[in-house]
Amino acid sequence: MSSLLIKNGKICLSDGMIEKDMYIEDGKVKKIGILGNDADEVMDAKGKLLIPGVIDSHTHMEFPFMSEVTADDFYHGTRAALGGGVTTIVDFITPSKNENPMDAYKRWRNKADPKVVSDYALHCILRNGDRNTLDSVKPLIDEGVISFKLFMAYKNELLLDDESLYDAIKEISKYGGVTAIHAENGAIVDKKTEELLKENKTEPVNHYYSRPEIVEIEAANRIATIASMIGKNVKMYMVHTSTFEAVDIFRKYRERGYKFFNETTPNYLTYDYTIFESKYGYRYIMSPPFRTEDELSGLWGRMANNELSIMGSDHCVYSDEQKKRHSDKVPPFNEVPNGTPGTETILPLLYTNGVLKNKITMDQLVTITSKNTADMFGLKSKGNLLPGYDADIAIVDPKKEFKVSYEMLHSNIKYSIFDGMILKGFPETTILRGRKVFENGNILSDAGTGKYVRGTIGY
Ligand code: DUC
Ligand code: ZN
Ligand code: ZN
Repeated sequence: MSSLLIKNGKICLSDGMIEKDMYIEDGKVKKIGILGNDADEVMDAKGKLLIPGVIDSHTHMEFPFMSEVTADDFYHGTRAALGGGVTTIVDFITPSKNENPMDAYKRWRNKADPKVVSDYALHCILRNGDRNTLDSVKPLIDEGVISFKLFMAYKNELLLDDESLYDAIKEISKYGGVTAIHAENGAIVDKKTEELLKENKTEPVNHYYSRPEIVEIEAANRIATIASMIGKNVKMYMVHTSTFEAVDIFRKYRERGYKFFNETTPNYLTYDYTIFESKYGYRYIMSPPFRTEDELSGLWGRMANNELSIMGSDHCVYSDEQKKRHSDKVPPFNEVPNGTPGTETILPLLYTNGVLKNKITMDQLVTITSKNTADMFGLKSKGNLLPGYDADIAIVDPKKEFKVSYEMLHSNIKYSIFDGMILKGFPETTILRGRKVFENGNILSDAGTGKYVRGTIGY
């Protein structure tokens, strides 16, 4: 039995902040109150925030995509997570073409288990709507994989047609699973890309012009229509929502009793599309792309109204060499691997640009970075700092400023898309199941000490 007592911290719950001591035993929060000094280790957290460890709902570690494998494997990627106060990630199992999803699950566990330093749960991408693929849904749910991502973009790779989307959603819903949807009209993206390339428009900003807002809005409308035809038992979760119109579409369905929810990324709340015109514009290419200033403030507004439920980073890291396809020149926009880093900066971006600028409250930050995520994916021991829950904590000195550089971050790349930004809200200490795993810039835990967390069918 090991115990830790954290004295005098401001414990951030989803419905308020309390200044009390926290006693942790065997990895769990045991007591909150005015407590003595009786523990194996006593820490003073006067003036510090105790934030529930962030659950990053959306990461791609060791992800084979666009002929590259992402630079963050499960070791580097989960180190980055801990450095940002993220104690659990939810990664996407990505079966290769024709691979059975159950085999891919085993492969993902074999890759992740020996390397992870944070805890992790899994979603699974379904590349097909055929019987063979759909028969894996139930066995995966039995293994704790309760959410399945379907794509409406990336033709010949991941895109499912409307009939396959219908069949897959129906099967997932039969067992109470969550359908995660990448909502972009892939066929029109391909048409637009062709036209732009014909006109010799190859610079990174054309990534945005090839995937305008309407491409996402149409897909959000279409998937909501398809899902509503299946029934109100469908749990639809739109990942990386980049337009406020898509949030509004889902809200309208929610008002009619549908369980439709939106995730967004802090990156969409930080940059608009003009960043693609900057010197390193290619590094920012991700899909959906960054949007207009109007969209960006619309997303903040929806968060303030509790209409955006979950924050995931879509952490999908490529080195500069990979982004440039191992050449000296920046390739045409459609050849740059899609993805940006994000897990380590969820908390500081939301704290600095959201809470400190009064766009969202601390309660809302806590709700969308941990509580809602744990509820959505049935991670029962996570997402709260009340007695009985895992003691997963980001301890933040709210006054401390950091100048972001890739050197202070933990991803396996030599740049940061937030270089030079001054942010508050990085953790001083990260605690995972009662153990200090990150302190003052140093990761303290070894590969393989993170645990697989099973999702359970909930709400
Ligand atoms: N978008 C990205 O930017 N990267 C990975 C896959 C995706 O949908
Ligand atoms: Zn996606
Ligand atoms: Zn993604």
